[in-house]
Formats: sequence, structure tokens, C-alpha cells
Amino acid sequence: MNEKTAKTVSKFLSLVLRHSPEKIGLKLDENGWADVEELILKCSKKGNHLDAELLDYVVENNDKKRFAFNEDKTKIRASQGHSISVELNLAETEPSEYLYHGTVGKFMESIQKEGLQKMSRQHVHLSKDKETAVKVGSRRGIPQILTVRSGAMHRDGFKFYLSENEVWLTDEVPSKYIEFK
Ligand code: HQG
Repeated sequence: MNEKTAKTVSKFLSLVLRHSPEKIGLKLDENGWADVEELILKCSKKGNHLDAELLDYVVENNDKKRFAFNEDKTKIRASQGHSISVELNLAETEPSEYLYHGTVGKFMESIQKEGLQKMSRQHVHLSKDKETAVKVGSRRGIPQILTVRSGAMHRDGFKFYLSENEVWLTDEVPSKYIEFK
């Protein structure tokens, strides 16, 4: 399988399964699932060739395991990262004492004031290790890594969820739980 093709498919799937299914006339159910046959048909109709083999490959080999099939592989969804409202039905999970968030310098003043907000997504995204946070921050420039006192937040009643591909999700991180340094 050509890695470049797989990356292009992954980007396209992120677009239609997280943000804009209407771009190809696709419907997601309330839990974010798309019908696999419909997805293949509608992608191909819009000139983005997709078949079952390519889809399998992308789901299996995606660097961040961004997508998951249901049990009988008739449905597929993004495991996190949505901007459209979907109910992922993730179980609340107790986080470790610290989680990390990668961002960039230009957002720091605002984050210091308002804490971490979901912005255009459904959750604030956090990582269990600094390395992952560095990668996330690097998408936008020189990464700045924030340490989130997730254990303290949890004890104070904030809820945390772990996506199927191990991204930590929460609704917001007030500034007082962030270590800026
Ligand atoms: C920042 C990728 C100003 C926040 C990654 C971030 C992740 C604020 C940006 C996933 C702010 C939002 C999500 C505030 C937060 N004021 N800026 N109060 N609160 N921000 O893309 O976490 O590769 O929505 O720091 O790996 O960067 O697509 O969130 O810079 O898991 O699978 O606002 O996307 O995954 O940006 O990334 P995003 P994110 P994929």
C-alpha cells in the first residue's frame, strides 16, 4: 500500500468523519458512525477513490489509530477530534496525576486567562506523555507544553474520558490547574 495514498485517505476521512460529512452527502448517526458502504460509494463519487481494502489498511495502520470499525465492520467512526456534535459514549476514566497539552506561544496569554477551552472541537484534548504533546503543539509552530493537574481536577469533580485511541478528553481546564513553565 502506498503510504502517501493512505495519508491522503486519512486526511479525507478526518474531514468527513469529524467535521463535514455533508461535503460528500454522508450522514453520521448520533454516535458518529457512518455506514461503510455508503462512505465508500460517496467518497468515490466525489473523486476520492476508496475501497474496502484501502479503508481496512488505513484503519489498521493509521499512525494515531484515528478511526475504528464497529464489531461487524459495517460502520466506521473517528475515535476523537470531532467538531460536529456526536455522543461517543465514552466511559468516564480516572486520569493520572498529570496530563499534558501541546500548544504554541501566541495562545498562552489567552490560556492563562481562560484556561484550556474546546475551541472548535467537542473536547479539550490532552496526552498522557510530553512527547505526544510536543507533536500536537508542533502542528502549529514551536511547541509549548502545558502540564495539567488532572488528578486534582478529577478530585474536584471534573470528568475525564479516554478515547479508543488513547487521547484524554475533558470539557475544559481552568487556568488554576495548569502549570505554566
Ligand atoms: C488552543 C490532533 C486560546 C489549543 C491532535 C490549541 C490532537 C486556546 C487550539 C487533536 C485556548 C485548538 C486536537 C484558549 C485552547 N485561548 N487558545 N483559551 N484553549 N487553545 O486543533 O489540542 O492529528 O482544536 O492549545 O493530535 O491542538 O487531528 O486542538 O492549540 O489530539 O488526529 O486552541 O488534533 O489530532 O486546536 O488538537 P485544536 P489540539 P489529529
